[in-house]
Order: sequence, then C-alpha cells, then structure tokens
Amino acid sequence: MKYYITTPIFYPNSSPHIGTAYTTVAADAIARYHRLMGDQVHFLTGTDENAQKIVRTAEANNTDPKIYVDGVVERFKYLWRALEISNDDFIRTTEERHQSVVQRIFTKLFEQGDIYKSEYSGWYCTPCETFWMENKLIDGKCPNADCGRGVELLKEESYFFRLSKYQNTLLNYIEGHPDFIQPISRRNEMINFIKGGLEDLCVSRTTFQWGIKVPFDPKHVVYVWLDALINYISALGYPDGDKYKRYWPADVHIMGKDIVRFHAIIWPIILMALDIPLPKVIYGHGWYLTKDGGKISKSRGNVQDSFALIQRYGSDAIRYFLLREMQVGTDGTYSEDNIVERLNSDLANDFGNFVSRSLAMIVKYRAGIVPRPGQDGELERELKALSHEVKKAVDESLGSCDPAGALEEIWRFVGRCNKYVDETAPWNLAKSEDQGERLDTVLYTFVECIRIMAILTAPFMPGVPSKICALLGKDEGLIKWDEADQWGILEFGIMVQKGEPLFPRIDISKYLTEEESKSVDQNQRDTIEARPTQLPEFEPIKEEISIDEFAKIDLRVGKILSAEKVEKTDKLMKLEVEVSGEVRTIVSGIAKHYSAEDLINQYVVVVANLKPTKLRGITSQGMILAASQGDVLEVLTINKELPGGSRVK
Ligand code: ME8
Repeated sequence: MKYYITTPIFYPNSSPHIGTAYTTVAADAIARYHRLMGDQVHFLTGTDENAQKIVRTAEANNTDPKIYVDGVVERFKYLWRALEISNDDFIRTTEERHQSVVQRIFTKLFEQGDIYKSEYSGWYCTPCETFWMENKLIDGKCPNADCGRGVELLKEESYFFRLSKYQNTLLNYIEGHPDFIQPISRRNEMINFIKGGLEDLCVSRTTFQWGIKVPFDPKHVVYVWLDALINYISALGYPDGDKYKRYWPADVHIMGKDIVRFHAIIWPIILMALDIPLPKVIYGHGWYLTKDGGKISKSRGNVQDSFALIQRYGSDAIRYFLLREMQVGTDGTYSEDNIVERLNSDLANDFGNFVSRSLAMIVKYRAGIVPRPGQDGELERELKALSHEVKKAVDESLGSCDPAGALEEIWRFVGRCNKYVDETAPWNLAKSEDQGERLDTVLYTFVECIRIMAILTAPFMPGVPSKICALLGKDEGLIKWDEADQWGILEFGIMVQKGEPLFPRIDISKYLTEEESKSVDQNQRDTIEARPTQLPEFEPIKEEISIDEFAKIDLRVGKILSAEKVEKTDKLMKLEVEVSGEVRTIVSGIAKHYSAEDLINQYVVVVANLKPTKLRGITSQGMILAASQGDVLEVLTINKELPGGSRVK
C-alpha cells in the first residue's frame, strides 16, 4: 500500500519552534508506523518562502530574502535531523521544480476562466498572509483569534480565483465525505464557514517583487497561499512525475487548526478546478500553549530554543512529550516542568525501569541467559490478551492521527507489565527451589514484554529499538509491527545485558527557576543523573558558491616557526610561518586560546593567497584556519608531517 503524508511547509521567517516541531514529529510517527506496517511511504515537509513577511524580515535584517531564508532553512533541516524526522523529501518554494508547476497551474486556471483580472481593495494581514474585507475586521485589527494585529489597506490590480463558483460542489463533497476534514470539530467549523458564503480570492500582488511571477503578466507575483498549497503536488513532479502517479492523492495533510481553512477550502477548489482527486484527509490538530494559555508562536516571542531542549533531555524524550501531551481535538500545554515530569514518570519510572529491573533479574537469577518458559499461568494469559487489545487500539489511534491516544494505550501495557513484576515477585520465586520453572516463565515473559514495548514505541521514539535490541543481543530485525501482539518470538538461550538506563531521571531543580521547581512534586527530585548544557546557536550557512569560486582560495600547509603575542592586545598573536619555502608573518586572533609553546612546530592550514593587510602596524601575509563556537576555538592542525606548502583541497 502507498501512503503519502505531509506537514505544512513552514515560513522560514525565524527558527522552528516547539509548535512546528509538534506537527512534524506527529507526521513522522505516523510515517514511521506505516513504514513498519510495510507500506510504501512518502513523507514530505518543507518551507514556504515566497511570503511578504519574509521580505519584511529580510529587510529588517538588512539582507536579501534568499540569503536570509537559506540560513533559516538550514536551521529547520538541522532541527529535523536532531529530532530524527524521517522525511523523504524537503521542498522549498524557491526551487525551480516548484515554481514551474505553480506558473503552469496559474496559467491553466486563467485560460479556463477560473482566474480573472480585477482590482483588490481591502485589507491584508502580513503576519497571517491573509486578505480581509473591512466587515470582517475586529476593531480595525486582524480578526484571527490568535493574531489581532494591525492590517494594511491594499488597493491594487490583482488576479482573482473563482472560489464562489465551486462553493456548492465543495460543500457537497465535504458533506458526502465525513472523514475528509478531521477531527469533527474542524469539519463543523468548515461547513459553517462555507455556508456563510465564499468570496473570490485575490491571488496576486503587485506591490513587491519577491515571489513567483505570473508568467503572462510578470508585474504580478502569485499570492503566497496559492503558491504554497501547490507544494503538495509540485514536490511529486505534477503532472507527469512517477512520484505524482504513485503517491497522489495524499493520504493525509496534517497541520495546526490555524490553517485548516486554507487546506479545506482553497486547496480542494484548486484541485477541483484542475480535475485532480482531493486528498483523503485534512487533519487539524490543536496548539501548544504556554502555561498562561498563550499560543507558542514566533511572533509572540515566547519560543523556547528547541535545540537546547533536545540537548538537555534527548530527542526521544522530547518527541514523547510532544506527542503524549496534545490530546486529540484539544490544545496542549507546553512547559519545561511538564517535560521533566513526563520524562521522569512515564519514561524513567514506567518504561525504563521495567526494562532495567527485568533484565537485572535475568542477569541475577539466570546469569543473563533467557530461560525456556514453562506453562503460562493466569497472569501471562491476561498480559497476552491485553497486548491484542492494545495493539488494535494503537492501530486505530494512529490510523486516525491520534498519537496521544496510541501512547496512552501503550502505557496501559507498560503499566500492566510493571504490575506483573510485582504480582509475580520473582525475588520470592528465586528463594524456593521448586519454583524454578515458574521463575523461568516469568523471566521469559519479561523479555517478550520488552520486545513488544520496543515495537510499539518505535514510531514515537526511534532511538529506542536499537538500544533495546542491543540489550537483548539482537538486531533491529526484531522490530516487526505484526509481532507486537505475538508471543514466543524470542528464542530462549539468548544472552541479555542490563545495560545503561534507557531514560535517566532528570534532576529538575538543575533546570527550572526556583519558582517553577517549587511547583513540582518533591519526590521527583531524587536523581540519578543530570544532563548538561545548551546546544550552541549555529551561524547560518552562507550563500552557495561554485567549485570554481572555491578553487580560487589557495590553502596550504604551513609550519609555525615562531609565535609571540602582539603587544597591547589580548587577542593577537604574531606568527612566523613557513609556506612553500618562504617565511611569512601572519597575525592571528588566537592569543586567548594558545600560548607560543603550543604553536611552535605545529603544521597549520594557511590561506596563502589572501591579500596582505595591516594589523596593529604589522603586515599579515595570510590567515590560518581555526574552528570556533562561542568561547571555544581550535586551530586546524595537520598531524602528519606534510612539507610546508602542500596543497589543502
Ligand atoms: O502557516 N502549536 O506556516 P507557519 C502547534 N506557511 N502547532 C503549531 C504551533 C503551536 N503553538 N505554532 C505553529 C504557515 N504550529 C504556512 C503553511 S502549508 C501549504 C503553508 C504549526 O510557519 C502548525 O502546524 O506559520 C501550524 O499550522 C503551522 O505550524 C504554521 O506554520
């Protein structure tokens, strides 16, 4: 079976945050689940770059929009890697493969009369990239519940898309397809909205030039939402690409509730006008709010550094928290003490502890060798019955985009397994000789429970299976979704290890402010381990260059012959460096990090054709390379003794 899932393409006007991470992690868990089921999955995410707000942000940063977005897009990609997002493609709307499809569709819709030229006179909210008619504004401000910001008056020649023409067809479609918009609350909102009447949509702008040009009237750029929605098919190579033929229609577009309207109205109408099948499901989840109830958003400036969170708690724990805390159809509350609470209770105490406890008992009572089980008793039969129930419920929840529901079910199983340990009390069985076979059954059941937990949690916490498989001395072939409610899979006689705890407990007092930590239960403060430090803020990657441009830089190995600090500075070091048989003077800003003795006789990398420059009256004939981040700096050295002058390329 093919399965095509998408996230929204996010605006790269600033770094990704917990909200954008939620959508992407949720889509990732669903994509991973389908892959485990054996489906052929295509998972798309990306960035929405042709927005007016991008122009504004770039201007505010005194830079060109493309250079600006290139930097931010790197941060998106980096966060997705850190969160182990398994997307198959990443589309940027500044890519030619997207732009050409948008132009083709715009032209087609114009030629068939669905797009026409007129004049727009009304308001525009740049943060929401939305047109508003005067009568919709609230106190002259953007009526979006989560916005309320100032709007701007526009009066410009524009192209319009005939939404009104498709109003009834769309309404009939939604009413005839109860699963099309989910959950039901969103579906009802959309039905009411459409019944209120659809007006034709302004789909081009002339007051700025950043964006995709209307091919037959290039003073217009395409309105960002018309452009953005098309990503779901342009990325597949619409209309002739193999991927388009294989994967369209999408099985689910997942997004936050703020943008369901665009996906449930504009997008289906574009597709209807093009005579293309509609996506099967449009799923609008809730928002992550702060403890005070405000939406986490870039523009509100209440965004947490997601990189630091991952560094602090680990990607699996953050994924677990995000997916568990947002209940279907409602909003979730994000706070760091909630993360710590979930991590310590669900992951460290319930899951991690079961794994370590049970493996420790196998090590202790059977020298780490998984014993041959005897006959099942009542408790084993109960556990097995529960595993069937849980797997079925997890399949249903993930089938309806409800990761929190799925995790709740899985933790019902985890909870039952912990209870099984207490009920069977292996430490008592180990005391009496005639209970040997019973103990074997219990210990064998433990490893089967661990195997099942590894399978069930794999879509949510992709780091877990490999760790568990290593403890069981198996490879990841053990993770088979079909076997999540099968028993007797692991062979007896295999050797297991106790290993490190899967999820070390976190000492919250180390991370929370005093006031926050007061609100957390005292018994959570005992700790085994705390994790350190922040992940650094990386500089964005610079504009792309060609290999020829790079080849202009002549890098050579140089040998440092002498080094001395430049007087009256604390940063500069004067070096005499032998490069290609000549001795050069190079002034370098490394004095805070190195003493002269550290440097002498080191082989370093020199930019040999850099124009000489004067620093503190000394002519510096080149530069040496060093890596730096924050306060740390390290000069690049070459270990092998290559003669000074060797090329570095
Ligand atoms: O709307 N809680 O991009 P965007 C949960 N480019 N999810 C949140 C959230 C929060 N607090 N804040 C943001 C756009 N999100 C358009 C989309 S698609 C063709 C174009 C998530 O960068 C949620 O998925 O403003 C929301 O819909 C999306 O980020 C908005 O991202």
